[in-house]
Parts: sequence; structure tokens; C-alpha cells
Amino acid sequence: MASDLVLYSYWRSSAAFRVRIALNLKGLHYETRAIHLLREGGEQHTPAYAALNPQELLPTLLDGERVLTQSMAILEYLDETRPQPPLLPGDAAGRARVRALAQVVGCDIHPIGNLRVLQWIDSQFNADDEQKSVWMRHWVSSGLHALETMLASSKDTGRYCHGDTPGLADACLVPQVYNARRWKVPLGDYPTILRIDATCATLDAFHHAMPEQQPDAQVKA
Ligand SMILES: N[C@@H](CCC(=O)N[C@@H](CS)C(=O)NCC(=O)O)C(=O)O
Repeated sequence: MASDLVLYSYWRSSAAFRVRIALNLKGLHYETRAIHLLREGGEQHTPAYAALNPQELLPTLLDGERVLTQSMAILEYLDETRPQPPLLPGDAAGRARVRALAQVVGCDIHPIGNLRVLQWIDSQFNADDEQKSVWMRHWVSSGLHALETMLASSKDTGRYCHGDTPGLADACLVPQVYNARRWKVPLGDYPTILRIDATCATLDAFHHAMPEQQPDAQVKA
């Protein structure tokens, strides 16, 4: 079915995964257009896609004629244009807390483990898979350690990152935990994160956003 909302996505893109969760939480129908990040040097680098997203990164969301990039900006745009159910709390302090949790993932963990960073380390320093894993495990563990402390020490943490309803911080946390598992980051020291991740996994919005549920998933790849 044609939709006004079109998401350029790759099954394993954790930034696209965040947007899929938000769209699902809000019950919005959207069309997925798959961009393969590895095939033929990466379809994100084709002129057609670069014209939409000059950073040549996923995701991009079309809302009718409007072109939106940067997953965190997209999450906030969706929340402002389709306010129910909200992804952010009603109070300024709550919003600041949720954005801080989300930005630990979106600004400090994810960017240094991105595909283009790993490809560059490889091309410049001949890093092998084990060395790239050491890099990933270091930065993901250090970020998750901080997140665990922030979540475990706050009375504002509930069944989810903030209170008892899922929101923007959960939409960032769950893809990061998926990514950590992919890189075999030990997670035993993060019981609060694991509890929230497991709670989110029981919700259809998160389940249907999982990489393996996507139309372009290559489960054996
Ligand atoms: N800050 C950006 C990050 C986007 C990003 O890094 N996307 C990754 C996939 S998770 C990507 O497209 N990587 C392609 C590449 O590195 O060439 C956002 O949140 O949208």
C-alpha cells in the first residue's frame, strides 16, 4: 500500500532501527525502501540517494514531499507532527533526561562504531576483524557502562528508560543493545539495560522493528 511516509532503511542500520521503532510506537504505516550499505560499494553512495541525504547515511524519511535526515531529528519531528503517543515526557526536566540518555547512544556510542569509521580504520591502518572488534567492544562498553549508571541510579527509570511507557530513549537503547550483541560485547554488568531491553522486546512496536523482521533482512549474511 502506498504511504506518505517512506523510510530509506537497511535491516541492520541501528539509526534506521530507531526510526522504525518510533513509527511503530505511533502506529504509523510506512513504506520501506531498502538501501544496501555493502552491495557494490554501498548503495548509500549512489547519486540518487546522495541527492536525498548528502551525508550518504541512513536513515532518510520522506513525509510526502518533505525529506528528513538524522534519526534523532526524525524522532523529534514525528513526535511534534504526530504527538500521540508521545515519545518525550511532558516536563522540561524529563525531556532533558530522555534526550541525555538518547544522546549517549546517538552522539557518543554509535558514531565511532559506524560502518564508514570501521572501513576507514581498515583502509588506513589495515585493521583486521579482531582489531575492529576490540575497538567496538571498548567504545560500546564504555557507553553502556555510563548508561547503566544513569538508569540504575535514577528514580525516574521505570519499566522503561523513563517511567512506565516506552519512548525516545528506549528507541535508541534497544538498537544499541542489538548492535552490542552483534559485536559480542559482554552485557552482564548492565542488568538495568538488559531488563529494559527485555521489556521492550515484548512489545510489537519493537519486535516488528527488529532487523530480522525487515523486508531486506539477509538473516544468514
Ligand atoms: N547521526 C546519524 C547517523 C547515521 C548513520 O551513521 N547511519 C549508518 C547506518 S546505522 C550508515 O548509514 N552508515 C553508512 C556508512 O557508514 O557508509 C543518524 O542518527 O541518522
